[in-house]
Amino acid sequence: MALIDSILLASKFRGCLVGGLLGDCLGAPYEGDYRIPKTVLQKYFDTLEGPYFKSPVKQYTDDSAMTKCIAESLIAQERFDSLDIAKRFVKEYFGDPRRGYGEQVVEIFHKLRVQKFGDPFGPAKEQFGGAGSYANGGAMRVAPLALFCHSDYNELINLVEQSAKLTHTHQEGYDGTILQAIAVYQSLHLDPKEKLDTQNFSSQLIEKMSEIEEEDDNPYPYQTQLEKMQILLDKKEDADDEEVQRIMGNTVAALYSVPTAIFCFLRACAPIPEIETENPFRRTIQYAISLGGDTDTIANMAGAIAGAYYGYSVISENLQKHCEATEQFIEYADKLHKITASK
Ligand code: RVK
Ligand code: MG
Ligand code: MG
Repeated sequence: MALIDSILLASKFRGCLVGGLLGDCLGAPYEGDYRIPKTVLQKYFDTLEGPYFKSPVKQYTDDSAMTKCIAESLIAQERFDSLDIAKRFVKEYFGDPRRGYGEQVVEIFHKLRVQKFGDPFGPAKEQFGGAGSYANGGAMRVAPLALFCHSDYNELINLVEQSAKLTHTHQEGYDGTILQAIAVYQSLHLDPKEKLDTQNFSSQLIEKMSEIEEEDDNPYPYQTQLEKMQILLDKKEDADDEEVQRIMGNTVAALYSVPTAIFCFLRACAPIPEIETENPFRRTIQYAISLGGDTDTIANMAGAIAGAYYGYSVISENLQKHCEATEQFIEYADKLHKITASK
Protein backbone atom coordinates (compact mmCIF):
# COMPACT_ATOMS: atom_id res chain seq x y z
CA MET A 1 0.00 0.00 0.00
CA ALA A 2 1.22 3.50 -0.83
CA LEU A 3 1.90 6.01 1.92
CA ILE A 4 -0.74 8.69 1.51
CA ASP A 5 0.06 12.05 3.11
CA SER A 6 -2.53 14.04 5.00
CA ILE A 7 -3.14 16.61 2.24
CA LEU A 8 -3.80 13.92 -0.34
CA LEU A 9 -5.97 12.01 2.13
CA ALA A 10 -8.08 15.13 2.78
CA SER A 11 -8.55 15.50 -0.97
CA LYS A 12 -9.53 11.84 -1.23
CA PHE A 13 -12.12 12.27 1.55
CA ARG A 14 -13.68 15.16 -0.37
CA GLY A 15 -13.41 13.27 -3.65
CA CYS A 16 -15.21 10.29 -2.16
CA LEU A 17 -18.18 12.16 -0.71
CA VAL A 18 -18.54 14.70 -3.52
CA GLY A 19 -17.94 11.96 -6.11
CA GLY A 20 -20.76 9.86 -4.68
CA LEU A 21 -23.07 12.86 -4.46
CA LEU A 22 -22.46 13.80 -8.11
CA GLY A 23 -23.12 10.25 -9.26
CA ASP A 24 -26.44 10.31 -7.42
CA CYS A 25 -27.53 13.79 -8.61
CA LEU A 26 -26.44 13.30 -12.22
CA GLY A 27 -27.64 9.71 -12.47
CA ALA A 28 -31.06 10.29 -10.89
CA PRO A 29 -32.80 11.72 -14.01
CA TYR A 30 -32.08 8.43 -15.83
CA GLU A 31 -33.02 5.97 -13.05
CA GLY A 32 -34.97 3.05 -14.48
CA ASP A 33 -34.12 3.71 -18.14
CA TYR A 34 -33.13 0.57 -20.03
CA ARG A 35 -29.93 2.01 -21.46
CA ILE A 36 -29.05 5.61 -22.21
CA PRO A 37 -27.53 6.41 -25.63
CA LYS A 38 -23.91 7.47 -25.26
CA THR A 39 -24.54 10.52 -27.47
CA VAL A 40 -27.29 11.78 -25.17
CA LEU A 41 -25.06 11.47 -22.13
CA GLN A 42 -22.12 13.05 -23.92
CA LYS A 43 -24.22 16.14 -24.60
CA TYR A 44 -25.64 16.15 -21.05
CA PHE A 45 -22.18 16.07 -19.46
CA ASP A 46 -20.60 18.47 -22.01
CA THR A 47 -23.33 21.02 -21.33
CA LEU A 48 -23.10 20.76 -17.54
CA GLU A 49 -19.31 20.78 -17.54
CA GLY A 50 -19.05 23.60 -20.08
CA PRO A 51 -19.34 27.35 -19.38
CA TYR A 52 -21.51 27.85 -16.32
CA PHE A 53 -25.17 28.70 -16.85
CA LYS A 54 -27.90 29.15 -14.28
CA SER A 55 -30.36 26.29 -13.99
CA PRO A 56 -32.13 24.45 -11.15
CA VAL A 57 -29.65 22.16 -9.39
CA LYS A 58 -29.89 18.41 -9.94
CA GLN A 59 -31.37 17.08 -6.74
CA TYR A 60 -29.92 14.24 -4.75
CA THR A 61 -32.00 11.19 -3.84
CA ASP A 62 -32.31 8.77 -0.88
CA ASP A 63 -28.73 7.59 -1.57
CA SER A 64 -27.28 10.93 -0.47
CA ALA A 65 -30.00 11.62 2.11
CA MET A 66 -28.94 8.47 3.98
CA THR A 67 -25.23 9.15 3.40
CA LYS A 68 -25.82 12.54 5.01
CA CYS A 69 -27.30 10.84 8.11
CA ILE A 70 -24.26 8.59 8.57
CA ALA A 71 -21.82 11.46 8.01
CA GLU A 72 -23.66 13.73 10.44
CA SER A 73 -23.87 11.01 13.07
CA LEU A 74 -20.15 10.18 12.88
CA ILE A 75 -19.29 13.88 13.09
CA ALA A 76 -21.62 14.54 16.04
CA GLN A 77 -20.73 11.40 18.03
CA GLU A 78 -17.13 10.93 16.89
CA ARG A 79 -17.85 7.20 17.00
CA PHE A 80 -20.21 4.70 15.40
CA ASP A 81 -23.58 4.82 17.16
CA SER A 82 -26.22 2.61 15.53
CA LEU A 83 -29.10 4.05 17.54
CA ASP A 84 -28.15 7.60 16.63
CA ILE A 85 -27.92 6.65 12.94
CA ALA A 86 -31.32 4.94 13.05
CA LYS A 87 -32.85 8.05 14.62
CA ARG A 88 -31.32 10.24 11.93
CA PHE A 89 -32.63 7.96 9.13
CA VAL A 90 -36.13 8.29 10.56
CA LYS A 91 -35.93 12.06 11.12
CA GLU A 92 -34.51 12.59 7.64
CA TYR A 93 -37.17 10.43 5.98
CA PHE A 94 -40.16 11.99 7.74
CA GLY A 95 -38.76 15.50 7.22
CA ASP A 96 -38.12 14.98 3.51
CA PRO A 97 -39.78 11.78 2.29
CA ARG A 98 -39.83 12.53 -1.44
CA ARG A 99 -36.30 11.51 -2.24
CA GLY A 100 -37.11 8.29 -4.07
CA TYR A 101 -36.59 5.83 -1.22
CA GLY A 102 -36.74 2.06 -1.83
CA GLU A 103 -40.30 0.74 -1.69
CA GLN A 104 -39.92 -1.40 1.41
CA VAL A 105 -37.25 0.33 3.48
CA VAL A 106 -39.74 3.01 4.54
CA GLU A 107 -41.63 0.34 6.50
CA ILE A 108 -38.60 0.14 8.77
CA PHE A 109 -38.73 3.88 9.42
CA HIS A 110 -42.41 3.64 10.38
CA LYS A 111 -41.78 0.69 12.70
CA LEU A 112 -38.76 2.33 14.33
CA ARG A 113 -40.84 5.40 15.06
CA VAL A 114 -43.81 3.45 16.45
CA GLN A 115 -41.53 1.23 18.55
CA LYS A 116 -39.64 4.30 19.79
CA PHE A 117 -36.30 2.77 18.70
CA GLY A 118 -36.58 -0.05 21.31
CA ASP A 119 -34.39 -2.27 19.10
CA PRO A 120 -32.90 -0.34 16.15
CA PHE A 121 -31.99 -3.62 14.42
CA GLY A 122 -35.38 -5.29 14.96
CA PRO A 123 -37.59 -4.02 12.12
CA ALA A 124 -35.01 -4.79 9.40
CA LYS A 125 -35.12 -8.49 10.33
CA GLU A 126 -38.85 -8.60 9.51
CA GLN A 127 -38.47 -7.32 5.92
CA PHE A 128 -39.53 -9.61 3.06
CA GLY A 129 -41.07 -12.23 5.31
CA GLY A 130 -37.93 -12.46 7.40
CA ALA A 131 -35.54 -12.88 4.45
CA GLY A 132 -34.28 -9.31 4.79
CA SER A 133 -33.54 -6.85 2.00
CA TYR A 134 -30.92 -7.80 -0.59
CA ALA A 135 -31.00 -4.38 -2.24
CA ASN A 136 -28.18 -1.84 -2.42
CA GLY A 137 -29.49 0.61 0.21
CA GLY A 138 -26.74 -0.29 2.70
CA ALA A 139 -23.96 0.08 0.12
CA MET A 140 -25.17 3.38 -1.35
CA ARG A 141 -24.75 5.20 1.98
CA VAL A 142 -21.61 3.57 3.39
CA ALA A 143 -18.92 5.99 2.13
CA PRO A 144 -18.62 8.17 5.29
CA LEU A 145 -18.11 5.06 7.42
CA ALA A 146 -15.40 3.79 5.06
CA LEU A 147 -13.66 7.16 5.49
CA PHE A 148 -14.10 7.05 9.26
CA CYS A 149 -12.45 3.59 9.44
CA HIS A 150 -9.75 4.22 6.84
CA SER A 151 -6.93 3.29 9.21
CA ASP A 152 -8.48 0.20 10.78
CA TYR A 153 -9.62 -2.53 8.40
CA ASN A 154 -11.08 -4.86 11.07
CA GLU A 155 -13.11 -2.02 12.58
CA LEU A 156 -14.30 -1.14 9.09
CA ILE A 157 -15.69 -4.63 8.48
CA ASN A 158 -17.35 -4.82 11.88
CA LEU A 159 -18.98 -1.37 11.80
CA VAL A 160 -20.01 -1.53 8.16
CA GLU A 161 -21.86 -4.79 8.77
CA GLN A 162 -23.71 -3.23 11.68
CA SER A 163 -24.57 -0.12 9.66
CA ALA A 164 -26.06 -2.29 6.91
CA LYS A 165 -28.08 -4.44 9.29
CA LEU A 166 -30.12 -1.44 10.43
CA THR A 167 -32.03 -1.96 7.16
CA HIS A 168 -30.50 -4.90 5.26
CA THR A 169 -30.30 -8.30 6.97
CA HIS A 170 -30.11 -10.46 3.82
CA GLN A 171 -26.56 -11.77 3.34
CA GLU A 172 -26.32 -10.18 -0.11
CA GLY A 173 -27.49 -6.85 1.30
CA TYR A 174 -24.88 -6.59 4.04
CA ASP A 175 -22.02 -8.31 2.20
CA GLY A 176 -22.61 -5.92 -0.72
CA THR A 177 -22.27 -3.05 1.74
CA ILE A 178 -18.99 -4.52 2.99
CA LEU A 179 -17.72 -4.91 -0.58
CA GLN A 180 -18.49 -1.27 -1.43
CA ALA A 181 -16.71 -0.14 1.76
CA ILE A 182 -13.67 -2.29 0.96
CA ALA A 183 -13.50 -0.81 -2.56
CA VAL A 184 -13.48 2.72 -1.08
CA TYR A 185 -10.88 1.61 1.50
CA GLN A 186 -8.58 0.22 -1.21
CA SER A 187 -8.97 3.38 -3.31
CA LEU A 188 -8.10 5.60 -0.37
CA HIS A 189 -4.83 3.77 0.13
CA LEU A 190 -3.60 4.02 -3.46
CA ASP A 191 -1.52 6.78 -4.97
CA PRO A 192 -3.40 8.23 -7.99
CA LYS A 193 -0.13 9.31 -9.57
CA GLU A 194 0.80 5.65 -10.06
CA LYS A 195 -0.98 3.69 -12.79
CA LEU A 196 -3.81 1.66 -11.28
CA ASP A 197 -3.34 -2.08 -11.59
CA THR A 198 -6.97 -3.03 -12.14
CA GLN A 199 -6.39 -6.79 -11.97
CA ASN A 200 -4.55 -6.40 -8.67
CA PHE A 201 -7.34 -4.15 -7.33
CA SER A 202 -9.93 -6.79 -8.16
CA SER A 203 -7.81 -9.73 -6.96
CA GLN A 204 -7.47 -8.01 -3.59
CA LEU A 205 -11.24 -7.54 -3.44
CA ILE A 206 -11.77 -11.24 -4.20
CA GLU A 207 -9.30 -12.25 -1.52
CA LYS A 208 -10.96 -10.04 1.08
CA MET A 209 -14.46 -11.16 0.11
CA SER A 210 -13.39 -14.81 0.46
CA GLU A 211 -12.68 -14.10 4.14
CA ILE A 212 -16.06 -12.38 4.53
CA GLU A 213 -18.08 -14.94 2.60
CA GLU A 214 -16.55 -18.04 4.17
CA GLU A 215 -18.62 -17.33 7.27
CA ASP A 216 -21.86 -17.23 5.26
CA ASP A 217 -24.38 -19.91 4.30
CA ASN A 218 -24.01 -19.15 0.62
CA PRO A 219 -20.29 -18.57 0.40
CA TYR A 220 -19.61 -17.40 -3.14
CA PRO A 221 -21.94 -14.81 -4.73
CA TYR A 222 -19.65 -11.76 -4.59
CA GLN A 223 -16.47 -13.67 -5.34
CA THR A 224 -18.22 -15.15 -8.37
CA GLN A 225 -19.39 -11.73 -9.61
CA LEU A 226 -15.92 -10.27 -9.10
CA GLU A 227 -14.33 -13.13 -11.02
CA LYS A 228 -16.71 -12.44 -13.91
CA MET A 229 -15.75 -8.79 -13.63
CA GLN A 230 -12.06 -9.68 -14.05
CA ILE A 231 -12.81 -11.56 -17.26
CA LEU A 232 -14.75 -8.55 -18.60
CA LEU A 233 -11.95 -6.18 -17.61
CA ASP A 234 -9.50 -8.29 -19.60
CA LYS A 235 -11.73 -7.95 -22.66
CA LYS A 236 -11.72 -4.12 -22.49
CA GLU A 237 -13.16 -2.74 -25.77
CA ASP A 238 -14.53 -6.14 -26.72
CA ALA A 239 -17.04 -6.15 -23.87
CA ASP A 240 -20.08 -4.32 -25.20
CA ASP A 241 -22.71 -2.69 -23.01
CA GLU A 242 -25.21 -5.49 -23.49
CA GLU A 243 -22.70 -8.04 -22.24
CA VAL A 244 -21.80 -5.84 -19.26
CA GLN A 245 -25.48 -5.40 -18.38
CA ARG A 246 -26.13 -9.11 -18.72
CA ILE A 247 -23.11 -10.28 -16.73
CA MET A 248 -22.69 -7.56 -14.10
CA GLY A 249 -26.33 -6.38 -13.85
CA ASN A 250 -27.76 -2.92 -13.24
CA THR A 251 -30.61 -3.51 -10.80
CA VAL A 252 -31.33 -2.47 -7.19
CA ALA A 253 -30.01 -5.85 -5.98
CA ALA A 254 -26.66 -5.30 -4.24
CA LEU A 255 -25.22 -8.36 -5.99
CA TYR A 256 -26.06 -6.87 -9.38
CA SER A 257 -25.04 -3.29 -8.68
CA VAL A 258 -22.09 -3.09 -6.24
CA PRO A 259 -19.70 -5.19 -8.40
CA THR A 260 -21.07 -3.26 -11.40
CA ALA A 261 -20.07 0.04 -9.80
CA ILE A 262 -16.58 -1.34 -9.12
CA PHE A 263 -16.38 -2.53 -12.72
CA CYS A 264 -17.31 0.99 -13.94
CA PHE A 265 -14.50 2.53 -11.88
CA LEU A 266 -11.91 0.03 -13.10
CA ARG A 267 -13.07 0.05 -16.74
CA ALA A 268 -13.05 3.86 -16.80
CA CYS A 269 -9.36 4.08 -15.93
CA ALA A 270 -8.82 3.70 -19.68
CA PRO A 271 -10.69 5.42 -22.53
CA ILE A 272 -14.13 4.04 -23.40
CA PRO A 273 -15.54 4.22 -26.93
CA GLU A 274 -18.09 7.04 -27.38
CA ILE A 275 -17.23 8.68 -24.07
CA GLU A 276 -15.23 11.74 -24.97
CA THR A 277 -13.46 13.12 -21.95
CA GLU A 278 -9.92 13.11 -20.66
CA ASN A 279 -11.25 13.14 -17.10
CA PRO A 280 -11.36 9.64 -15.57
CA PHE A 281 -13.77 10.65 -12.79
CA ARG A 282 -16.29 12.01 -15.27
CA ARG A 283 -15.72 8.95 -17.48
CA THR A 284 -16.58 6.70 -14.52
CA ILE A 285 -19.96 8.25 -13.76
CA GLN A 286 -20.85 8.90 -17.39
CA TYR A 287 -20.18 5.23 -18.16
CA ALA A 288 -22.07 4.02 -15.07
CA ILE A 289 -25.14 6.04 -16.07
CA SER A 290 -24.94 4.81 -19.68
CA LEU A 291 -25.54 1.25 -18.47
CA GLY A 292 -29.07 2.20 -17.37
CA GLY A 293 -31.15 0.61 -14.61
CA ASP A 294 -30.33 1.82 -11.11
CA THR A 295 -28.32 4.74 -12.50
CA ASP A 296 -28.32 7.04 -9.46
CA THR A 297 -27.04 4.33 -7.15
CA ILE A 298 -24.52 2.67 -9.47
CA ALA A 299 -23.10 6.09 -10.43
CA ASN A 300 -23.11 7.09 -6.76
CA MET A 301 -21.14 4.02 -5.67
CA ALA A 302 -18.76 4.20 -8.66
CA GLY A 303 -18.32 7.95 -8.04
CA ALA A 304 -17.44 7.39 -4.38
CA ILE A 305 -14.80 4.78 -5.25
CA ALA A 306 -13.38 6.90 -8.09
CA GLY A 307 -13.34 10.06 -5.95
CA ALA A 308 -11.55 8.18 -3.17
CA TYR A 309 -8.90 7.14 -5.65
CA TYR A 310 -8.37 10.30 -7.76
CA GLY A 311 -9.11 12.90 -5.06
CA TYR A 312 -11.22 16.03 -5.18
CA SER A 313 -9.06 18.01 -7.61
CA VAL A 314 -10.13 15.84 -10.52
CA ILE A 315 -13.85 16.64 -10.10
CA SER A 316 -15.03 19.42 -12.41
CA GLU A 317 -16.13 22.60 -10.62
CA ASN A 318 -18.95 23.21 -13.04
CA LEU A 319 -20.38 19.73 -12.59
CA GLN A 320 -20.34 20.38 -8.84
CA LYS A 321 -22.18 23.68 -9.24
CA HIS A 322 -25.05 21.93 -10.98
CA CYS A 323 -25.57 19.51 -8.08
CA GLU A 324 -27.41 20.05 -4.81
CA ALA A 325 -25.55 20.17 -1.47
CA THR A 326 -22.00 19.99 -2.79
CA GLU A 327 -20.72 22.49 -0.20
CA GLN A 328 -22.36 20.49 2.58
CA PHE A 329 -20.66 17.27 1.46
CA ILE A 330 -17.28 19.02 1.28
CA GLU A 331 -17.82 20.13 4.86
CA TYR A 332 -18.63 16.57 5.97
CA ALA A 333 -15.48 15.29 4.29
CA ASP A 334 -13.29 17.93 5.96
CA LYS A 335 -14.80 17.28 9.39
CA LEU A 336 -14.42 13.51 9.04
CA HIS A 337 -10.81 13.99 7.98
CA LYS A 338 -10.15 16.15 11.02
CA ILE A 339 -11.77 13.65 13.39
CA THR A 340 -9.90 10.66 11.96
CA ALA A 341 -6.60 12.55 11.95
CA SER A 342 -6.90 13.08 15.71
CA LYS A 343 -8.10 9.52 16.51
C1 RVK B 1 -35.69 3.51 -5.67
C2 RVK B 1 -37.67 -9.59 -2.89
C3 RVK B 1 -36.42 -7.66 -2.62
C4 RVK B 1 -35.73 -8.25 -1.51
C5 RVK B 1 -36.10 -9.59 -1.12
C6 RVK B 1 -36.31 -5.45 -3.84
C7 RVK B 1 -33.73 3.67 -4.34
C8 RVK B 1 -37.73 -4.96 -3.64
C9 RVK B 1 -32.23 3.90 -4.34
C10 RVK B 1 -37.55 -3.65 -2.92
C11 RVK B 1 -31.66 2.52 -4.59
C12 RVK B 1 -36.28 -3.14 -3.57
C13 RVK B 1 -32.64 1.59 -3.94
C14 RVK B 1 -35.57 -2.08 -2.74
C15 RVK B 1 -32.22 1.25 -2.56
C16 RVK B 1 -34.97 -6.25 -1.81
N1 RVK B 1 -37.06 -10.20 -1.85
N2 RVK B 1 -37.37 -8.33 -3.30
N3 RVK B 1 -35.51 -10.23 -0.10
N4 RVK B 1 -34.84 -7.35 -1.04
N5 RVK B 1 -35.91 -6.43 -2.77
O1 RVK B 1 -36.89 -1.34 -0.07
O2 RVK B 1 -32.94 1.18 0.40
O3 RVK B 1 -34.30 3.77 -5.62
O4 RVK B 1 -38.30 -4.78 -4.91
O5 RVK B 1 -34.92 -2.56 0.96
O6 RVK B 1 -32.23 -1.09 -0.41
O7 RVK B 1 -31.83 4.83 -5.32
O8 RVK B 1 -38.62 -2.78 -3.11
O9 RVK B 1 -34.69 -0.40 -0.32
O10 RVK B 1 -31.62 2.26 -5.97
O11 RVK B 1 -35.48 -4.29 -3.73
O12 RVK B 1 -33.86 2.31 -3.86
O13 RVK B 1 -35.23 -2.59 -1.49
O14 RVK B 1 -33.24 0.51 -1.99
P1 RVK B 1 -35.48 -1.77 -0.15
P2 RVK B 1 -33.18 0.04 -0.48
MG1 MG C 1 -31.82 6.92 -5.04
MG1 MG D 1 -31.16 4.00 -7.11
